[in-house]
Amino acid sequence: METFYVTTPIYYANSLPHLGHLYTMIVADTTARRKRQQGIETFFLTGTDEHGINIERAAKRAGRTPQEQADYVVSYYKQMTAQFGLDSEHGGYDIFMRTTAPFHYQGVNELWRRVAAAKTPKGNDALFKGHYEGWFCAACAAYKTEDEYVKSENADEPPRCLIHETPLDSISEESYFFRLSDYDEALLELYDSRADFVRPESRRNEVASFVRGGLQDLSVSRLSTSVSWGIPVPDDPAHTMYVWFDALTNYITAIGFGNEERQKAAGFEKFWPALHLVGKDILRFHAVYWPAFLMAAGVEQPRGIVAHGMWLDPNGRKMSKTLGNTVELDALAKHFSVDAIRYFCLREMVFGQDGRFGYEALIDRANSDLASGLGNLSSRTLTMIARYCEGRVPSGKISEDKLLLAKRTGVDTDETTIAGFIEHARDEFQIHCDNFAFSRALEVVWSIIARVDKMISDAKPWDLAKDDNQRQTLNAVLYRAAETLRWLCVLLYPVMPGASQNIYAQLGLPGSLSTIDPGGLRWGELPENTQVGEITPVFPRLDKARTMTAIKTETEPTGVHITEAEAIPGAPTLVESAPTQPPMIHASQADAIVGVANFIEIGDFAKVDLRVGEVLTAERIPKADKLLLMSIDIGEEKPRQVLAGIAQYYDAEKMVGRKVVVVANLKPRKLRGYESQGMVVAASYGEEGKPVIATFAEDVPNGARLK
Ligand code: ME8
Repeated sequence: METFYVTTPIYYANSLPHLGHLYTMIVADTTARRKRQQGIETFFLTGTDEHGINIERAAKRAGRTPQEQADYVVSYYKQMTAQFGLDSEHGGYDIFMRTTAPFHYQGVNELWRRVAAAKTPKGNDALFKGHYEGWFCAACAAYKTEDEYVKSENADEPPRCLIHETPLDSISEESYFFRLSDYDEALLELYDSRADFVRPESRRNEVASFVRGGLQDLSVSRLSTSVSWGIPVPDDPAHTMYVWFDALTNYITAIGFGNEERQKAAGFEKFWPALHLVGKDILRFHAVYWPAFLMAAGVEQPRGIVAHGMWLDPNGRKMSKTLGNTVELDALAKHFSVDAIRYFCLREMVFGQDGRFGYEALIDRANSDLASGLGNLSSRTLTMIARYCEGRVPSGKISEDKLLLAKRTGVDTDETTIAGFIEHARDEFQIHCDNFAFSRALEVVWSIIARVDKMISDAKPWDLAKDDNQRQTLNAVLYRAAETLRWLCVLLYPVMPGASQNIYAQLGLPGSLSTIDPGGLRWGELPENTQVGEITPVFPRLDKARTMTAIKTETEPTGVHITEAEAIPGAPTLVESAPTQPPMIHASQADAIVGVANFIEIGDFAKVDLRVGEVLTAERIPKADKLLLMSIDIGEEKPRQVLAGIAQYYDAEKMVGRKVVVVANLKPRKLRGYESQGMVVAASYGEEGKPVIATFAEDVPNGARLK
């Protein structure tokens, strides 16, 4: 039997879950449910990362032992998964993995021993003892290079992490090192040979360019006098393992690597390799370090690594517990159904891109797409079947002459057209979901809803019902609507399990949607005469003003809620980053130059290689309010990575798909640790120099030159 293994990151047990964590869980849960529907034996892992200085410190602040701290946070994660229907009882995860589980210790020891005995592809020892000197961010659990921190103005103060804005720890101690620098070629070969190893493609390019930039050996242990809350290094208890070595290994220990009993219960042989779903914030650990550890240990590589974007707060900053700008799960759960939240997360966030969270947008989607869209289609269809057909699904058969008659009045009840449309939409939906393009997949489903809504509105069943002669047409319209609903339930089950199952039952259909493969749907298999069930509203309409007021009063004045475990005493307030020179041409500057230098020759202008580009991805970068990081297709084999100082005026999401003008032969430069391989051209005006991006009124292919 085919198997599938999907994982979320295991979350730090230093603070409580928020929308970001919930989002990854929803994506993983949806993916697992789709696989299960297809009859694939699926294993879904989530859990907590419980070791390290981060947890040790959170425990100390809260007056707990590290284990108590981990247990405390786990209780909240368990509550979240139960509340949002993501636990095993609701058909969600199969294991809630904890890195303090004894079988995990055994498995990690086994991996360490294998790495310690291994030679690198370049023939050196994979593990060696040395001395580490440098900066470490406890919140990232990562060593930081110069382009990953901001130096403090006061020389006595440590630099601050660019992501968390918290002070870094200075480390100077003996350490075991993993010889990562010897794995560059092997990793690049892996990315080349397996195009889908890191997805989306833009992330793969990012990872490959990081590796091409040169890898440094990685410190993989701390002295146990510095970090005691960790797994001791085998045969050298003076050291504890680097928490990422321990944490990443959970993906294999969970299914029995290094532990016979666990192997029998879950099945390493059966389920490995896994597909790792992660936020882009931890892609490097998964796509560079983890594959290198596995190469050293001689373990098969993961099936792939899929990275999603970040939820941002309304000001465009990454939502995080350290910044204290998270969306509270209690407020979400109180005002919105689980299905509405799931739908919103998958529909609103363009997968791979960052997305801003807003309660208003959530209410709007819940009202328009769910209450007025799917909910209304369901209730009007079922109510009409109850009213006009004594609650039984009528026959969908319609004679040629009635069909023609209906067509002449603008009503398309032709079965083959509808069946063709819906089958095609189903196939597209599947492809988009396979590519994690949930937003597009759901757009496709809503095009089905629009189509059937139109058929009903054109046909006016309430008029047809008045004329006996129109009985067949009435029946045909209602059958098609009901059959469409059946398909919608099957397709939408992984996204909205509760609501879909509810509509399915109201349609009078027995059994669970969890095992119905959308690929096996055949038009017309909804049995005639099915007795519809009790009709109840599935998506209640929300009063926007009232809901917003309630949310505002329940959350703190700023809309920010910091829980006990999240509050970090002494955490810095946001420090504005020094303005970065935006890599753009401003028309006003160009004018000034013309004024000074007078005319240029055409040959001078020809030196500037201006090309038409299309923005493929765009996102803000941490701690740089003005910068957008974009990948732009300018007709070359690989998209260009370009930074532009437009983030204050252009939303990242809205840039995607836009045609822009790119200076293609500008010498690449590094900004905030990212290489900018071109410039986006914009006009600028006003005192603030507001940028307005140059674009085209007509269609033009990517790569076309401007001359
Ligand atoms: O990194 N938007 O744990 P963590 C979207 N323990 N997703 C978000 C998010 C946001 N604003 N904030 C968090 C760790 N996430 C390590 C992982 S794995 C072997 C070890 C989600 O608690 C997203 O999946 O900081 C991100 O990658 C993860 O939570 C980070 O969780």
